Amino acid sequence: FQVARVETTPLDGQKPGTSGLRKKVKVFTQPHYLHNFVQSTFYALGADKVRGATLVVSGDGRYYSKDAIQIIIKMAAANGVRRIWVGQNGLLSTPAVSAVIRDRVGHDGSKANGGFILTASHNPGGPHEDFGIKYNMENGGPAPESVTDKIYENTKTIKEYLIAEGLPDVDISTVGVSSFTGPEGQFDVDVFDSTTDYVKLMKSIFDFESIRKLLSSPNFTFCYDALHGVAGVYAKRIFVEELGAEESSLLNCVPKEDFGGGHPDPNLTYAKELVARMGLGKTNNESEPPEFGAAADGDADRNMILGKRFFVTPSDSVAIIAANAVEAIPYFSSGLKGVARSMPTSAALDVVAKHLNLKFFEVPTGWKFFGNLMDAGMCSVCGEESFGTGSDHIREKDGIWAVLAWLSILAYKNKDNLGGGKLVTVEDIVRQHWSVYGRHYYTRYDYENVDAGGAKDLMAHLVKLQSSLGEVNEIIKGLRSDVSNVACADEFEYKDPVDGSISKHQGIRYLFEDGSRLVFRLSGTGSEGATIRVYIEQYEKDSSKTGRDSQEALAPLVEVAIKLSKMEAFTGRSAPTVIT
Ligand code: VG1
Ligand code: CO
Repeated sequence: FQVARVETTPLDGQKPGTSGLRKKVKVFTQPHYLHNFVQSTFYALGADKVRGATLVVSGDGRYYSKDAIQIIIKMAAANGVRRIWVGQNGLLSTPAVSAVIRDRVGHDGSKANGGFILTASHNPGGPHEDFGIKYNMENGGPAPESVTDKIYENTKTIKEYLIAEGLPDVDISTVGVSSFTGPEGQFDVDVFDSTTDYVKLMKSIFDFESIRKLLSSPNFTFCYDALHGVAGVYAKRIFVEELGAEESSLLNCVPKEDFGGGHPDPNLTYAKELVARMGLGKTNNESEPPEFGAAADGDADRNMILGKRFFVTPSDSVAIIAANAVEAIPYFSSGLKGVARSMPTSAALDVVAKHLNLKFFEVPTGWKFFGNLMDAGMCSVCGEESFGTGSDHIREKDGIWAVLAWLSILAYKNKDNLGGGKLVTVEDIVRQHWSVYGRHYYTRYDYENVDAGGAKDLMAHLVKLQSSLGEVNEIIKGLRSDVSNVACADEFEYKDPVDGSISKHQGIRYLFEDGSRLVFRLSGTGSEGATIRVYIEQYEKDSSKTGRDSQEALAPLVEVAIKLSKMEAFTGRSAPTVIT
């Protein structure tokens, strides 16, 4: 093939958000749009890093992925990349990309230097929905802000991009290596099985035999919903083929370009089928729900954990995994190096860290902030309230890992009663946890796709209020006598303890005297308008009061949050789009 230099001009709006660049497909398919972003990434990495590199390119299989993969292959070849690794059919979950970058060894002994992940995660897919792309570094983690900032700067000045001419489209449906010759020599495209490396990693972390015993026990029932995302590929291989779950326990496990028209976001609103099967919500389902249920998002880095008629909040989930990891998961048997959560995530993990005397970190929203801590050996388990949980086995959150972690805990707690005795259930484990550590009542209200100007004004209003806490407490007193005073309020700022970098404006916090918190943020993953997230949390230490209904327990704080922020006045919304 030859290298063509194609003239281009900067295109607006290519600033990567919380997790890469996410836009409507019709934006991505504009002439030069994807090309500009990919070339800007190569420029940000630097020619010396790109030349001779081995890069992974794959994703959750959403609409436009196959075309994008062919474009990136041709641009990589023209920029002097030596090898491109593609999961079969272009499918690799986000955690699998991370694992492949870190662990896979190519047929010629090569190792990857980074990769492009093609996904818009939990956003819907299809010709009228979202596409996305992000770059992950050599450690398998998302590019840090220093790199994404450079990419964005490059998108504003780009004049040309390089693309291979005369390089045919590569068949990505068949495993095998195709070699081509360009001006600088050999260029390989290596198509490999999407699950092998990931499964090997999972087997090195968990005791598959004990999970298999649990899954095959007559008194344990299981259900997994991939919402037609890429998790289905891994679920079949791991839960059914390796661990012996029934094929019928898998819901929506065939990946689809449009996720079957659904919203591949594993929460109580969007994972409807699973929620009904688990006996939650309004359902006339007569049959007995399974003991355990879980769901993933489009790219399989998120997880929702459910017990029979029982929802586990993600904030509790990471705390419970941390509290049980050493006993239940072989990978952690020699102890945890530390734990971390994102700022809006509840403080349930903090309490565990304190009890177990573990290093603890609070980072801004987005997985990229955990990576530095893990690379420095300071953190083993981390999580976000947004259904993201993971560990230092890779540098992304990991939906299947979280399910295996929960199954490991269940297997451990039930090791003596799998013969037919009464099981320790998901609900038992959570209630037991609350009785030891107290409970963090928690909810998040999302106002999706509101007017961007109104959202900005609301945030500015909340920042301004922070300078007069006296006034804030007057307002609260006028609203509810059962809500305590605000003790302090600020905008969260993070100084990375490893590299000293500072991230500002990471969310507006109101911290109450009784430990309750209200947090307000604008989403950085949407593709239209603005999404306001309100995070509401209240701690209850008294074990006789940890069993209340969460929405009921939080109602006073919710009212304060909505009125204090003047939500309806700024957005015209009287109710949130999604409550998790
Ligand atoms: C959201 C979540 C955040 C998560 C991010 C990426 O970001 O709140 O916790 O890390 O999505 O997850 P935001 O900026 O919209 O609040 V994923 O599964 O979309 O890569
Ligand atoms: Co995701």
